[in-house]
Amino acid sequence: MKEWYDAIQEAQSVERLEEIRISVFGKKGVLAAEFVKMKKAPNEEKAKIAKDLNMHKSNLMNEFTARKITLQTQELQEAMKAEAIDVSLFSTSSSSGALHPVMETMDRIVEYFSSMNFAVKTGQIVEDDFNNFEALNLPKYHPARDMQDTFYFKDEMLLRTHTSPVQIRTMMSTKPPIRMIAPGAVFRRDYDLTHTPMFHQVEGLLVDEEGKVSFANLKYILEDFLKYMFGDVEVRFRPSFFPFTEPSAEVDISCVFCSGKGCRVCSKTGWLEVLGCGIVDPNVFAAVKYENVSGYAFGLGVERFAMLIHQIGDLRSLFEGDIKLLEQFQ
Ligand code: 2NM
Repeated sequence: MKEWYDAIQEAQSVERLEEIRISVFGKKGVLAAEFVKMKKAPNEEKAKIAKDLNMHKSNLMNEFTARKITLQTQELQEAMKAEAIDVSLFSTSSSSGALHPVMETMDRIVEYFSSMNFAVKTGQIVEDDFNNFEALNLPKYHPARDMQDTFYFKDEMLLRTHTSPVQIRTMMSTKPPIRMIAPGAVFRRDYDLTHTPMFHQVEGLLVDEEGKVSFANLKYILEDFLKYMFGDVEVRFRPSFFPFTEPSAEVDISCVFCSGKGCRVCSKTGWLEVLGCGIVDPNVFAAVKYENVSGYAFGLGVERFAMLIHQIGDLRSLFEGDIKLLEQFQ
């Protein structure tokens, strides 16, 4: 019998244990065979043999049950270990999203002006005639107010055509000095190679006491900003006109594609227009009831910056959501 006790102890699987159970307790098993043999033993020995056999049967059954529980527990734990998923492990392949090139560019612009202590204000997209036009010295007959260019709602409400209403609202609600930028989406009825009905601007405004703000201040910060954005480029200011600034200028950088030699992108001029700016017109200050102040302002299109930085040819491709294009800007 000892060998069967050993066999139970040595069994390494529930499957093996089952084989042993059949060999020991089965109809044709060792115990059954021993009971058959017992019948041939002399009568006076039968009781002792039967008692012995029953003791072994009971002990073997206890051993068997204990071993079965041990093996089942072990097997369950091994199975759980094998099937467990370690959620802390890195995946073999992973792809993650990224900022849209326009937003990445806007963040960089905001980063520069934040570092120069300009507050960041966002305002509202649905605006009224006063904040979008009237206060900015845009008279009623000005072409920029034409139905062609502006998305109108009823009651003189509209989608802002620039972020300047943010500056107007800030001046209406805050005393000077002001040092702010307004980044955000703007809307115009326009759609071709270089225009989309929605695009992004960053405009800036600085206001301080009369005589404290000069065109030289404006030139300095914009030159520094453009070198931060485009690296080692030439910067030039050309006289221009905006209703809200006087004097006004447009700002060019030397072409980032041909280094100023002249190419298709810069129409052989060697220069790329990137900004508008000027000294805030007194009519604007009058509209917001500011007195004895001076200030400068500027504005730029973020998509144009993104296109020049990433060498994108068609503005519309920025808004098509084509994953093949966007994947290039991870
Ligand atoms: C530009 C160019 C020049 C501008 C002016 C103002 C305000 F509100 F202060 F009058 N905000 N932005 C401005 C000036 C914007 O964009 C090409």
